[in-house]
Amino acid sequence: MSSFEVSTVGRGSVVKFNRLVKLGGVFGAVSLVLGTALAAPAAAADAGSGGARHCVEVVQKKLPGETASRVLSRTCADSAAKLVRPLDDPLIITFWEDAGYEGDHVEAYGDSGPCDAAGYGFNDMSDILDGGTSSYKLAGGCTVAEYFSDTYLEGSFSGLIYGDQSIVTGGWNDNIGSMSIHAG
Ligand SMILES: [Ca+2]
Repeated sequence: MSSFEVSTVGRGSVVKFNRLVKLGGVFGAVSLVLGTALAAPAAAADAGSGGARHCVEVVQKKLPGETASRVLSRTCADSAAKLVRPLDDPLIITFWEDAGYEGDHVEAYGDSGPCDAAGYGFNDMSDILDGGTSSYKLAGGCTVAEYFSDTYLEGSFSGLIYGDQSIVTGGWNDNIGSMSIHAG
């Protein structure tokens, strides 16, 4: 399941714990248990990876009249080696948080097959990487990208950007609002 659902469950648990603390009035004992329970998973997630996040997204091709692809699934791990990748869907693009294909990364796979002239779209790049996209590699028949300053492929437009980008230039570094990729 997606990390979003996992984190929602986590928040729900914290709320319940807080209510228990208020109802029970045993602040010391319950807080101690709660503190231990919350600290353990955080330490495990950071171990050996520097806390980096790596994710796999499976996306649908843009439907007629839609600006962006629907995200069918998103799973994340604290290291690239732990990621589970789809067997049947082609890789279409890999985004990195840092220049030079470094740092946290997200691999996007196309549920609808390789890129064609319509291609795939990402309607809110802030959902892709917290630190903003600074480099990317195209794959799966996708050869050209278009950046937009706003979400849903609106705002100012980059023009056609061909090929992999080891650093996103032209003022777009960490600053792409939404993005379309397709066959050139
Ligand atoms: Ca960045």
